[in-house]
Amino acid sequence: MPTIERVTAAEILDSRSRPTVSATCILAGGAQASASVPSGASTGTAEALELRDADPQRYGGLGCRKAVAHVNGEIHQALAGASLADQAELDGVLVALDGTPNKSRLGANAILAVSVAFARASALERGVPLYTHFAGMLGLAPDTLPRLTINLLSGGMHAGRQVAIQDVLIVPARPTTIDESLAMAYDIYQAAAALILKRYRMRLLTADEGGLAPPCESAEELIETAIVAIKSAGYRPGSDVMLALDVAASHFYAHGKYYLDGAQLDSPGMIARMVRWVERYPIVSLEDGLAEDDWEWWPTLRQALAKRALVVGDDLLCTNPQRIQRAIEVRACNTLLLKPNQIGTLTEAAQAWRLATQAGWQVTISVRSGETEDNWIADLAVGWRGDQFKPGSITQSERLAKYNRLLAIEAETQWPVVRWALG
Ligand code: 2PG
Ligand code: MG
Repeated sequence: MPTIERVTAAEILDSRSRPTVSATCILAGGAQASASVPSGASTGTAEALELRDADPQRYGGLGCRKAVAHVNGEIHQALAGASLADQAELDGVLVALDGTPNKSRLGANAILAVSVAFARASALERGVPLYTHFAGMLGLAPDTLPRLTINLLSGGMHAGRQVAIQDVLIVPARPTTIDESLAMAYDIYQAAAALILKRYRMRLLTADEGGLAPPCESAEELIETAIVAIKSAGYRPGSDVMLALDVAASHFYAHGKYYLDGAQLDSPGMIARMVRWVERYPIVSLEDGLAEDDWEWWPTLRQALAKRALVVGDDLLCTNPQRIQRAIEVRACNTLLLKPNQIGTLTEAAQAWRLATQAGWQVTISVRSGETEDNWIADLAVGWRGDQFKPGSITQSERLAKYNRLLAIEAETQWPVVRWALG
């Protein structure tokens, strides 16, 4: 039973140079570990609250000194000397101490940083890898690695909205290892960069997650650019490699209409557009195809894409067990995009995972567009048997920290990548 001696925190910067929180947990037995938390840009409105200082004189109001002070003060006082049976007990203390439904008092950034730092310190104390410790939280014994979905091209809020949809990702389908998947992604990324240079006469302009951001005029043009890049790298779209889209439709939706590529589409029109994409291109996963509050039409989208592409809820669900429960009841989607910082503790994220998998859904574990060099999410993706893992592009060290951790886990375990299945 780990006993906490001390928790502390510090403000650090994320990949968009915005402040975030890094917490350190010291156990009485001597184990000490730190963890830092990421931050989204295209956030869902139901996400737990990231506490920011709102001081316009400092980082445009984005400072995290208040959240850090909560860890060093109130949270430390509540936890110092406490012997905790497990992660659930620690997270229960944090949730009760905060006392709000969305962690707005202490800040989800403060709370999650402590939650993960405790998990890491506990794994150290037990002498097991972090992914094994995470697996234990859910009673799992993983023997595979997640399939990668790798950001290739971006638009939307990650790239200045030159095109409305947010991300075109490649899904290496043929490779059975992370090593081969990354080598394939490298070839395709290089081919895409060369193609964009030739076609648009522009140097590499990368988006928040390191994806390329060509000045395409439509979603189709962006998707076709990915297809041409795959072919020119010598791979076969539809067999060697598939596509996944993060449409992030909440961010071009207003007053019942989707503002896409110069058209105003109602919900059935938006669904028809996505069916056309799935028929025309090898898209196997479609995230946030409709807006987060367009609940009425999500079941129709799910039905329309059944057996053709995963229907993934990100902004729709916000890793929030109540929203997931509702989505299960109305059959709104069939895949959970799991981001622990949307909900604020590992225990609640685990509850989200349990609900989704008990409903027969798949789980895609995802990083955020604002990340740090920390790699705990890679251990989580393995330990919680993510069907897919979405770490961003294969550029930028905050992304590579996750891919490199997966390579290390692969070398250690020799587990194969889970077979692609629409299931
Ligand atoms: C998403 C994520 C990651 P953000 O929409 O899925 O791509 O973006 O962290 O900005 O919400
Ligand atoms: Mg998303």
